[in-house]
Amino acid sequence: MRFERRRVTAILGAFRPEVVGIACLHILDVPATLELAQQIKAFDKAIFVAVGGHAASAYPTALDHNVALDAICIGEGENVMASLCDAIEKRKPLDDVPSLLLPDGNDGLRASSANEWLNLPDVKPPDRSTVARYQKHYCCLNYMPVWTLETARGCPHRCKFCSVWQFYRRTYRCHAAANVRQDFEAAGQHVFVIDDLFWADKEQSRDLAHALLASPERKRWILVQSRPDLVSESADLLELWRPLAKNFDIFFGFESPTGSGLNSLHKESDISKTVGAIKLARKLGFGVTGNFIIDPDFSEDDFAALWQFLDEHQLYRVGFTILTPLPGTYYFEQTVARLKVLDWNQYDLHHLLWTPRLPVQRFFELYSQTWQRTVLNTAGRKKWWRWLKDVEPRHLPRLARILMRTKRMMDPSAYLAETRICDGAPEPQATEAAQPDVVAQDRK
Ligand code: B12
Ligand code: SF4
Repeated sequence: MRFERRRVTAILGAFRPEVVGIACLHILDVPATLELAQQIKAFDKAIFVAVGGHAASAYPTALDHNVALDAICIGEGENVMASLCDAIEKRKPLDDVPSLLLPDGNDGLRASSANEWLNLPDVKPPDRSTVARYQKHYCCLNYMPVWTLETARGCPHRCKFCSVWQFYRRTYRCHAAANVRQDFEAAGQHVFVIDDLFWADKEQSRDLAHALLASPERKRWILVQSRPDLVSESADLLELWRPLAKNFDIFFGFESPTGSGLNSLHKESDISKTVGAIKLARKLGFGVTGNFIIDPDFSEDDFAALWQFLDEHQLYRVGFTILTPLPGTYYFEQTVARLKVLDWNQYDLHHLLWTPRLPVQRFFELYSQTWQRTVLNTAGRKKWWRWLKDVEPRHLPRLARILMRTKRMMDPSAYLAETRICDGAPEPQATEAAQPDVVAQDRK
């Protein structure tokens, strides 16, 4: 629906579905999800509306009590959606469909039977033809269009701000190499591998690289996401994977330029690993990109330390997100009393949800100046005319539009205009309860 020009009612009228599934990936998507569900019910209340996806699963509370929803699906959807359609078609009880939250008739929800983790090697590659008509809209700055591809699911770490490990309960599973190869060949020239922790299973990653190298398919650009400590210890895998694309970028979860910053985010790594990973990746011909987290508790000195680190390691293709307790995480539960904003539109990691240590205006001045140090500043590090040679002439208008939009990230007044916290209001104390030790139970 992000790219569809037709209204949802036109699609429903043409297709006449009995069931509609909505993917609610980000908590940001909640308002649009609910609006869409209501439009579907208004069109025909007999249509069964099911919502699933990462955010819906992590925090179903954001969706419950909504009469337009017939079911919320928790976790992986491949088997759930199939069983749900089957049950609806055969008029079977929905309580036998795994992993659903169903209205209990008393304004609450009841859970259906439990779901097992999927055996990923049994999961077939996605049918890309169903979304091919929207493909041209997907892009990642100068790479357009972009195809997403999955080789593994989950992460065994437990960074404080992240909802991935909680969703997958710290499991890590890989797809069958033959299936990934088939999907890799079906994807286009620019591939964003959406795995959260690439190269985590050394043996399976080696097998997969060999399977892909045996294919004649090579890409113009591949982007993978990983942790600095893992990359710093995976030189052999990096070398093996490098020939698969002309340009190969690694998106690192850098998070902080200091050891104390990494500790406060429960990153369980150290700065020497970050520096080692940057050096290794560059030595082996990978592009280095990634993200740092800006804590609302940052002082002027914290911003200065970050800028120094960026300059020292020439990190200009990076992003900066404001520390955000994502609903469904332990961190959210620990900080909810302190949160001054529960409007999900503000949970895009670019808004303040509680009063920062610095005055709000100063915080956003420094945050904007941090963004100005990146290649997105067409008046700074990478002049606009240097961007031109990165895209085909037919894509120039689109790139210009994207770069224009990023200007807002470098303008303090754009942030201030959207800030909902009120400076000076009494600050409820956060209850920094310990993160439960879920190691033993979640590894099961
Ligand atoms: C790809 C991705 C993106 C892409 C999205 C492209 C797209 N629209 O397809 C891009 C790069 C644009 C993106 C942007 C952002 N992202 Co993002 N993204 C991801 C990532 C890495 C993978 C998602 C994915 O495709 N997974 C693979 C599919 C197969 O899994 P899935 O989506 O979970 O779907 C399965 C089930 O959930 C279920 N299911 C899904 N839908 C439905 C529907 C029904 C009916 C049923 C039955 C089942 C079902 O079945 C599927 C198969 O098992 C996730 C991390 C993650 N592991 O989820 C982060 C993640 C979702 N993103 C996150 C964030 C924070 C963001 C940004 C805010 C970051 C930022 N500041 O820029 C932006 C927000 C963008 C926006 N404005 O909407 C957070 C979300 C946290 C939250 N709870 O809100 C995540 C979890 C990362 C993290 N480390 O915490 N993201
Ligand atoms: S390593 Fe990455 S995916 Fe894993 S918990 Fe940390 S931020 Fe999330």
